[in-house]
Amino acid sequence: MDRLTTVPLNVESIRKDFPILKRKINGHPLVYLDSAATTQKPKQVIQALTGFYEKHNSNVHRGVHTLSQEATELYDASRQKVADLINAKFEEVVFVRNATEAANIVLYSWAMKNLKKGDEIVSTVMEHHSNIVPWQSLQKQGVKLKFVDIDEEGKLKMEQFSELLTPRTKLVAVTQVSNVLGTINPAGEICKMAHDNGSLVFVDAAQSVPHMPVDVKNIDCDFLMFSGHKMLAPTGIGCLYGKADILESMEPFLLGSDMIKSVSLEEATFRESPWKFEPGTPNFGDAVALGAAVDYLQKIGMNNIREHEKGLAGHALNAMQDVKGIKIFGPKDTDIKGGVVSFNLGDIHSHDLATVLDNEGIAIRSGHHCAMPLMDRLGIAAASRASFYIYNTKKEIDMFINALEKARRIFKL
Ligand code: 7TS
Repeated sequence: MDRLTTVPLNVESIRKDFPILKRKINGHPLVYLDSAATTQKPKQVIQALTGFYEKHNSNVHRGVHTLSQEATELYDASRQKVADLINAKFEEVVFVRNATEAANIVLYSWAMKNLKKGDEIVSTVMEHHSNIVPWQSLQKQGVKLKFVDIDEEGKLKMEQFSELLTPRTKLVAVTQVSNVLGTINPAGEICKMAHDNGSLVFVDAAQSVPHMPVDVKNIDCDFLMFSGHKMLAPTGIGCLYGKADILESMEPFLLGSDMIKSVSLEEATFRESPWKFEPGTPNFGDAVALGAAVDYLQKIGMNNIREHEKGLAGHALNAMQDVKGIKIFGPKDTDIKGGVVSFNLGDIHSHDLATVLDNEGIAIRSGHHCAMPLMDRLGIAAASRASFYIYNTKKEIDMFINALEKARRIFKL
């Protein structure tokens, strides 16, 4: 299919796949607007998980018996599905627990070895803590961190980015989509500028891979991370992508068990990527379920998912602008915004607002969203956030807007 041709999602049919959406919360139907924190799971994924344990469970990469071979085949097949989703090679996809663990592998196995006193990392003020805190730890070995600011609209100041790149910049660590502002950053352009400068790029794709087509070869990033639980899969499984030659050049960070090639009492040699980064018995059950999640998303089509969320974000932004006293953070242009709208309503604390909405059955996120530096930059302590996914409807957004109006009345705004 032409990449630009999209078809609308059959949301009614999709919703039937998600058992939790039948739940009532405080006497109301659940309106789940917190998918940026974690998504709900369709029965296809739940069944893949239980089906694995009912029919195929056995440890991978170590047995010759039938079950072990089946488990290994399913585990490998899931890795290939993830690789196909992001246009990577099999050996470039390392299974980890979550995005945060992926960043830490790059920290311990690449950055700590390759960065020296005086080297620099360029990141941005809109990063999730998982893409700041690991790099901060390099400061004790003399590495300097620099941050690209945002403009009034919540977009990265690209001119400033260009100015911050110096011959000392060894790494650029940037999110593809902000979990607070929803800003879609020009990841490809950032990689091009960084590479022209001789710097590697680490892309945080926790909020992009679940929501839009992501092609690592096209972006040309060196590393990329994301979490399965934000894309219909269970918790405890995520991915680190790394370019094959870079992963091959890296020493493993955790040692022991399945990642070795041979061991004597004196020394060990390690297997190649991805296995050398997956020590011990891996989380193959959840990886198999992640494969089912990828199948589910691919069947709908990542372009179609992006268009659906764009429509929801546009609908929400239009309606929210009419709510008196609201302040919306991030771009209003849906071409550069994912399905995330953060805001504050008058001086109502986001936790209070989230509680009022919860009474109506509506789940939104409140707090600092693990982006405290961004909160500081915006001059706020916290924000509310509605985030959308394949199972959300414009009707649900209207219910959310009505609940905001109710909150205004309760708090006498
Ligand atoms: N990067 C981004 C952009 C994120 O949004 C998150 C999680 C992470 C990294 C970390 O992912 P984890 O799976 O390792 O925890 N973001 C959120 C959020 O916005 N609300 O709850 C978790």
